[in-house]
Amino acid sequence: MAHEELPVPVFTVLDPVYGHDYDLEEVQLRFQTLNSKFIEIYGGRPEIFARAPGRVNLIGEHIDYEGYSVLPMAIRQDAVVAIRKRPDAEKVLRIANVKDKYSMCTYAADPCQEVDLKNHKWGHYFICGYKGFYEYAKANKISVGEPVGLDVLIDGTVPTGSGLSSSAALVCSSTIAIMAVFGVNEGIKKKEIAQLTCECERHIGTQSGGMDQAISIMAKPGFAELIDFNPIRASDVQLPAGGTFVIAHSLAESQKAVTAATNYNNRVVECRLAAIVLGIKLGMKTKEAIYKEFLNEVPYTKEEIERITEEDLSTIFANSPTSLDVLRAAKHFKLLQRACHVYSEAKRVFAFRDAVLSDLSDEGKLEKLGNLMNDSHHSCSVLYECSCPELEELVKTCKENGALGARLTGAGWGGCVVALVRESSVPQFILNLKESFYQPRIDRGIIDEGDLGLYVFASKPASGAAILTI
Ligand code: NG1
Repeated sequence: MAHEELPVPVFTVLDPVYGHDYDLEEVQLRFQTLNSKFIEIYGGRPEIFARAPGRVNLIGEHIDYEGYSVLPMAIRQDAVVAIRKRPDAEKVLRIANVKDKYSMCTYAADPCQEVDLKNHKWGHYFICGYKGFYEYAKANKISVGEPVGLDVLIDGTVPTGSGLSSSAALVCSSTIAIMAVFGVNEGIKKKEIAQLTCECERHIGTQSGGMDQAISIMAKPGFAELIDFNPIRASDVQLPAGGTFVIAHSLAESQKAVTAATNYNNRVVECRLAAIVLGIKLGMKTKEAIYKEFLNEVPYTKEEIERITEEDLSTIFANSPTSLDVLRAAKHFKLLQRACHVYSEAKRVFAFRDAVLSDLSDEGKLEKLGNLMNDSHHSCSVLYECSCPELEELVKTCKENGALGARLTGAGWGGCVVALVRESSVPQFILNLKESFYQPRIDRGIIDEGDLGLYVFASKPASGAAILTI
């Protein structure tokens, strides 16, 4: 049966999830600590654990929300949720975190509550999963009874604001934890959960595409995945031998939910507008490459677009409050530049997959992949304008130190770079990055030297989401 048709696996031991490239003792200790902390806070054991990984996107940036395929892989860093139904009748959701900097968030056990977007809290991501679960249950006539109180403790190791999708790891692990604690997980296919968790995350106010949730739910150890949308599907991509992906943090935090109106959602709206304008000019005929003829290089004003659409933009986006926020915040719209990025990036994803499948030597494949990653970064930086000075400096440093290719990964505007490096030179490469990029920042007190391993590390394709009854 195709992978995406199966339910999220349930394991009674940690090995199938963490058996690859992990220090199992360390992982066991992590779960023991989570368990004892849970007992300390709530006075009883969790019923279930659920985990979902972060991801690094190898290629295909800012095109998932346009429905184009992307090519990410899961990373070992993840979010683990420990959960139980409250033993008393109190209808409250208590969401605690093992890290002291995240104080406990408390919500009513009300699936219809609105997420308070003006007052951003880390616990909102759990509520995204909670709301989404009830919406799904209602739409699919799954009986889950009256809402009950839940005790929850979370441990996340995906660095936040890093472009490695800590948010999707949290939303996905929360959603499957809720499914499992209500005993309905066995009947739901991974592809449905991937779709549902993508919709869940939109409750946080970003018009999220679906890549992060899809890979977090459907990843397999040892493979990157080509993710297609409409319908969601994952095809294994075996990366060529001899190359390793190194992830390095630019140390600029990208606060996607907070800056949505000017950054992430702005680009979503610009892409929609480019598609609308092209649709009108082409009489709805979709012929690629013609976009250069029909879109202007000079940024459009709202009025210019409205002359083409013969409709107010606020009417077009009337059903999307977060898009209306974008319209209020935007000075102009760069439709040609955004469209050029999207179409060229969509092609690069397939060129990447084709290079992997080609009969080139491994060395030849790695070179080709590296070049595609460099082109992708250039397009993100120049056409899509989602880079920042720290990312530019880090990409340049990676290339100067022998990376075959390097690019920003994830939404950008901060966060991480992914670099393709020859396996044999990884330790030296990391050392060189430390000297040229991180040491000056350690000297300035931006990070502690002892934490360097959290900010720059090599990554192999890790496993996808799982439920654990240990
Ligand atoms: P990150 O980097 O995790 O914030 C975001 C979106 C993706 C995708 C990328 C850009 C969410 C949860 N994730 O990822 O869907 O659009 O940006 O390619 O919004």
